[in-house]
Order: sequence, then C-alpha cells, then structure tokens
Amino acid sequence: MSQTTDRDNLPNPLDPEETMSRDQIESIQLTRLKETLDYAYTNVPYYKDKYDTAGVHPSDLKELADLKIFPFTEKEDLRKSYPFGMFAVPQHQVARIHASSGTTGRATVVGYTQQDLDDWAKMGARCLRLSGVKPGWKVHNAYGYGLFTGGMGAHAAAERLGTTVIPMSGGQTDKQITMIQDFEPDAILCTPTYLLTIGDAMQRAGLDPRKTSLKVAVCGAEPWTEEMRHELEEMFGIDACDIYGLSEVMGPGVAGESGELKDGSHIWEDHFRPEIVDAYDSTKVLGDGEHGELVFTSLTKQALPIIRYRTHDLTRLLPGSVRPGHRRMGRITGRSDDMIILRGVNLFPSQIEELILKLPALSPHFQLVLTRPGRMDQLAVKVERRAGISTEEATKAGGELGKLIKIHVGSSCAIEVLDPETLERSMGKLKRIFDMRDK
Ligand code: DLL
Repeated sequence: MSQTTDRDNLPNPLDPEETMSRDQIESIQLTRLKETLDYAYTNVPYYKDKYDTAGVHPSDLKELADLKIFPFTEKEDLRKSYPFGMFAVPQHQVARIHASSGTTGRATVVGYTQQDLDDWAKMGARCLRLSGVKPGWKVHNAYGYGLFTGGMGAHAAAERLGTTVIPMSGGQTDKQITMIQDFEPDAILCTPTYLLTIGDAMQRAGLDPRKTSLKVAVCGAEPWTEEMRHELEEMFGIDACDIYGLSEVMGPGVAGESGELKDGSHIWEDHFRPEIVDAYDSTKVLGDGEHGELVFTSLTKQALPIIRYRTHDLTRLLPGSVRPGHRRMGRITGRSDDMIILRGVNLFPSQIEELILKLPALSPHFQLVLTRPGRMDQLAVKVERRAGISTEEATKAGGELGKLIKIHVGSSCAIEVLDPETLERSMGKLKRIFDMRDK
C-alpha cells in the first residue's frame, strides 16, 4: 500500500466561521453572550445566586463591553460545587466527563453534552489544520488519555480533521520511539517538554530525531518559550506550533497557531469571548496588547457554561492575522500562581528557560528550587550541561547564567550545573518549581 496515494489532495475546507470578519464575529458574540448569560442564570443555581447577590441580571448586558459588570468565576467555585454542581443539564445529557487534578485541593470536574463534544472536536481540528496538519496524515497522539482533557481532546480533533490517529497516550518513551519509527507518523501531539524527552531518548539510543517521518508537532498544556520552540524544531527538523486550552473552558483547542506565521494562537471567538484583566486588580479590564490575566466566557457550551473564568494565565490579546476575525493570544509568560516572588522580585520559570537556552553549553533540562535557609528566600537553578560539553565550559556557562538572571530578572540565585541525565524527565506536564521553604 503506497503511503501517499491520493492523500495529498484530500479536501481540507475551513469552517465558514474561520473566515468571518471581526464585525461578524462580534455580532455572533453578542447574540451568544446574551443567550449564555440567560441560560446559565436559569439552569445553574450558582450563577443565579451570584448574580442576585451582586445585583446584576443577564438583561443588563446590552453590548459586549457590559460583560465586565458580571462577577468572575474561579477554579474554587468549581471545587466548591464538586462534582457536578455547576452542570446546567441533567446527568443523562452529559456525554462525557473529564477532570483536572491540579496540584492542590480537590479535582475540578467538567462535563460535555454531545453537542459540546462536537464543537470541541471541530475547534481542535481547526487548530491542527492551522498548524499545518493535513487530512490523510498519520498523527501520533502522546497527550495522556484519561480524565486529563489532552489525550481524548486531541484525539477527537485529529479524527475530525480526517487524519489516521495513533492513540499512544503519554509515557513508555521507548515504545513511543518504536511506534514513531515503525508507523512513520507525519505529526506528533504532546507537551513541549515531553517532545524533548522523546528526542533525548532517541539520541541516547543512537537515533537521529531529524531522520523521523515527523513534519509538525502541536504542543501545549504547559508554558513554553520561543527558545524552546527553536530547540525542538532544530532537534527534530520540524515545525512546532502552539495549542492552548484548559479543562474548565473546554480542553485543547480553545486556541491554535498558524504553522506558517507562528505568531501566537488564534482564539476561536465564535465560541469563546476572551478578556484580559489586570492580574492584581481584576476590576480593570485591559485593552488589546496589554499584558494581564486571561479570562474566558463560553458562548455555546451546554453542559458547563462558564462565565468570566479566571485562568490565571498571563498573556495579551493581539489582532487576528491569518484568521482576521479571531484575536490571537501572545505566549503565556506564566501563571499568576506559578510566580516566584524572590526578595520582592517577580519571576517566572519561562524567563529562566529563555536565558538558559541562550547559552549553548546548557540544556533545556532545569528545575527551580526554593529554600529558606535563614530569613531570606533563596532560589537555586539546577540545570544540566549538554552532552559533549566539558564541566569547565559548563561551569563558565553557569556563571554567565547567574549574571544574565541578575541583569534581566533582577535577582541573584545559586546556579548548579549538573551532569547530563540527572534531572527527572517530563512525561507530560513538567513540574519546574520545587518549593522547599516549609520543609
Ligand atoms: O492542559 C489542556 C490542553 C491539553 C491544552 C493539551 C493543550 C494541549 P488543563 O490540564 O486544565 O488543560 O491545564 C490548563 O495549562 O490554564 C495553562 O496554564 C496551561 N496551558 C495549556 N496550554 C498551554 C499553552 C490542558 N499552549 C492549563 N501554553 C492552562 C502555555 C498552557 N500554557
């Protein structure tokens, strides 16, 4: 059977909403926003109570800007109504459930009607198409299957686009490599740090990641920098694009990036209305281009309508490019709850990643360890030197890293340069920060 017979010319049409103008999208948003507010108020006691207490009513929304008078929804609200308290439909209409474990506290449970699943697959497929994945391609899906939305969400997206899906899930890295070599997928879907793990393991086994059949990687579920994109693209000889999403809002596919421009992810604004608010004073809604916290309102969701959900993800909104009606988001620079405050200076792991990858002797494998030996907090950056780099060269690079952090971030920290293969490898979402201050 020829691998490429006819598959290169399969139809790949855009959804009509993808090509709509900004005015058309905003007109749809206004209609759907009014419907969603009414729907949530009528079907979810949480929203009715919250809006009655705040003295607002769905009928107060006359234009899109009026959304700001409605209270926010927080992860904690979902936790408090665990497991199904915020669902707007009876259980028999819920076709699927996912949950996000989070690092602390109870899981948040999310549900989807059949229509929600259909919309989700459609938006996921839009993302993959935008990144350059084509119908007829083989797609290796290494996002974790299960309660996490990554695996099944990306799977449905790839199926909807008309690809052949290889549902590998996360972990079993050696097996992943065998499958990549034997099945010859065209695209891979996984977290950026897991792609790094796979590439690393291939090199260790004497295989060249640039010689695989892979052409495109669609990576998300954790923050990553342009430097990391470059690292992965060089390692595999591929295009690496971003995909963004979160369970409370939907899952992977809320926004996706163009493989041609690689200029940030387009948010599917016919289904979600994004806002940026001041991360420290959320009463301030910021304008396009301004940095702050991303907030989402769903416009079509049935099982779990979500209004003004605070993501805690920090970014900015930019005008649409290849999909002009849909705004883009800049890279997520971090999560407000992942911010390290070190002696008064705010610091995110992505800033450190950026600086490490400027130094060719250092690898992208690093951890941040916070301790409090006396009364002052201390940060240690543990980073592996690259294979083939001498300890002397690596120590010198460590010194330079310390200086760069001091200059660009404004705080001093200890740098520990480690041998290759000493830090734990990512199997999905990677934990970067180890806070030992209370230990
Ligand atoms: O991580 C959904 C997903 C799966 C997205 C696969 C993309 C690919 P949660 O487990 O609920 O859902 O985690 C959501 O992950 O609020 C961000 O902090 C982070 N995140 C997701 N995508 C990106 C991205 C999935 N592209 C949380 N860049 C979000 C940066 C991301 N951070």
